[in-house]
Amino acid sequence: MTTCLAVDIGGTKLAAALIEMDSASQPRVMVRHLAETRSSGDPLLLTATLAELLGPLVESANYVAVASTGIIDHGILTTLNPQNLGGLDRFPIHSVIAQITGLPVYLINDAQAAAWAEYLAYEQAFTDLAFITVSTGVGAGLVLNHQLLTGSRGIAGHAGHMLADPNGPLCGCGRRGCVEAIASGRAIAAAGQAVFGDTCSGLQVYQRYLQGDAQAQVIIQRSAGTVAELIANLTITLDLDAIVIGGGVGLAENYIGLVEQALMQMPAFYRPQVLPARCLTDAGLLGVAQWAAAISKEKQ
Ligand code: BMX
Ligand code: ZN
Repeated sequence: MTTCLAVDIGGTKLAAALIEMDSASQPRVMVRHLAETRSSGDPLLLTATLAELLGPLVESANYVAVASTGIIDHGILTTLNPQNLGGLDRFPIHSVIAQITGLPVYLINDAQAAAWAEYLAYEQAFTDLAFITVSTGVGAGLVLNHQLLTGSRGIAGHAGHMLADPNGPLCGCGRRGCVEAIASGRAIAAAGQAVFGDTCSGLQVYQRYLQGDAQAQVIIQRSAGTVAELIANLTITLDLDAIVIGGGVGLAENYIGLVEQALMQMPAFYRPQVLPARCLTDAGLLGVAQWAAAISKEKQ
């Protein structure tokens, strides 16, 4: 039995958990702590928050596994969309966490980790699967031929930055019209603010949509329609068996239904099975813990 200290660094929330892994690398979440990622644009503040969060859990752990929003390139957290992390960029995450914990550290992108968790949670039933999280940003991870694809620079799977509309809003990554700039929680909030006023949040837009507000409906349907186009593009490129959808927006009431409605307008080749995430908010934590367990075994 080994114990993994798993960490999930998201655009809005930080989570840490102690996860016991049995000899078959089956995870059991023992303790879970949460903090806000707010103001993480300041690297010292993020370091201090991580130290506070991880400090009390370190003693019981054998290794640390970190799933983080952003591109994890050779131990450096590089943001593709710095707006999602309060402007933070090029954060030396590997060395910061190694210093805090004194333990071996394994790192991947959050959506890559969640893709692995969902692939395992669906009992490895799909040879080729994509996971899409519609949350602060739009993240994605690919499991192809039963292998998680991370890429030599950690970029693989960043499908939230594929083109959705050449005349769409400017994305925080610098490109115009990315899926993320139209479909994400931040994009929904921005579209909502233009209609309902400056203080409108993404959640409020969603609540208005559920209450039948016509303008909110346009915003949410545009988000879901854009995700459906992304699913179609990935499916026709990669011959996917299934797409798993997660994230705060992705799992909101009726969102997957809207995505499916938009997909039904397309020819059959573009439509994989669309499934809800099984691991819910623990996907990043579980996925990175299980991926790190497999990697560390390979190294032995
Ligand atoms: C962004 C990008 C991805 C991430 C995705 C979802 C940054 C900081 N993040 O596209 O790496 O996977 O958001 O992230 O550039 P979340 O924070 O919404 O879960
Ligand atoms: Zn982008």
